[in-house]
Amino acid sequence: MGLMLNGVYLPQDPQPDSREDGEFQRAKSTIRNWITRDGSPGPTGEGGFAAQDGRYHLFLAWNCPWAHRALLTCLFKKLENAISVSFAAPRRTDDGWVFDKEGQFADGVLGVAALHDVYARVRPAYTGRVTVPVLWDLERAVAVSNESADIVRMLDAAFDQGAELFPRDLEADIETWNERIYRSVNNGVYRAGFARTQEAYDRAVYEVFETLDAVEDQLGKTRYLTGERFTACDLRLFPTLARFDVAYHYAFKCNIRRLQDYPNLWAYARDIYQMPGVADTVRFEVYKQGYFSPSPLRNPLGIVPAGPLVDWNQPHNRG
Ligand SMILES: N[C@@H](CCC(=O)N[C@@H](CS)C(=O)NCC(=O)O)C(=O)O
Repeated sequence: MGLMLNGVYLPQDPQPDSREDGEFQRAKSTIRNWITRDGSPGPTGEGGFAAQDGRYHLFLAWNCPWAHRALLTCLFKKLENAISVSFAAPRRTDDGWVFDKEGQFADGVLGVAALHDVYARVRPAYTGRVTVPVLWDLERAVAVSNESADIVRMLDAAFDQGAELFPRDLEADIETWNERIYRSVNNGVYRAGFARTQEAYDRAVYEVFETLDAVEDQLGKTRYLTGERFTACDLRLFPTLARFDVAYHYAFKCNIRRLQDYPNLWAYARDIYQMPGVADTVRFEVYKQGYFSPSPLRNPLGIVPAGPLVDWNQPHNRG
């Protein structure tokens, strides 16, 4: 992974994201403004970003689970016509995320060649990671946010249409699941896959499966995590589940169990996958290309495995 240092993109990160004990540490997101109904400032950053159809754009990548959450939010909030999206090419390059000149991985908005050009437009002397998703304001030509958790929450609160992802009566329960799922599962698989020591890997991998076991238990009692309604914590969990057997199980050594070994969790994942529009947000082959792309530490030859064959369309028998 690369890093931008004073506005210059370096293909090799001089300060890899790991602590002295070998534990992977995700860098904090740095662009933290909020779209709000009337443009008043949100919990962080500055104001001036009012909710308006056609004003905002999302830079995404199919293989990124954090970007997937932003895309799913647009689907469940029925924002497909209000917020435009573009996808970086799934391959990792010395330039980080890049765009093609034309075709499905072109950036039709700014016409940039790489995502770091987008960051440089916001902050010419930017230092930090160059990550998707990025929420962009087409009117002011500035970035609103590069933190997916904020993006999910702000789109839910600022736009009226579509599902309510944080129903008020379930908010505390959603937060509890969100925190646990973020640490142990969404980021947990990365902590396992990017660990630099056996101990750091062990800590992460057992935590992944402890939480999946707890989720399995919960899903034996309720259709979704907080009851009978699909909410933000289900949306948070799904992108990791979609990548689990094709990528994390093997590429990140999260192989104590497969998703398919959990009867409730696997049926729940299919239940969500089979909701209208969700399958269109999923690209299993791209996940494999992304997670098995050449990496000196994890996959030096860049060979992409053929399997596993997983049938996401079999009946889920829930609900
Ligand atoms: N905190 C960010 C994390 C996003 C993130 O780490 N995205 C990854 C792709 S899955 C990325 O773009 N990484 C590029 C890099 O770190 O160089 C969020 O949740 O929005």
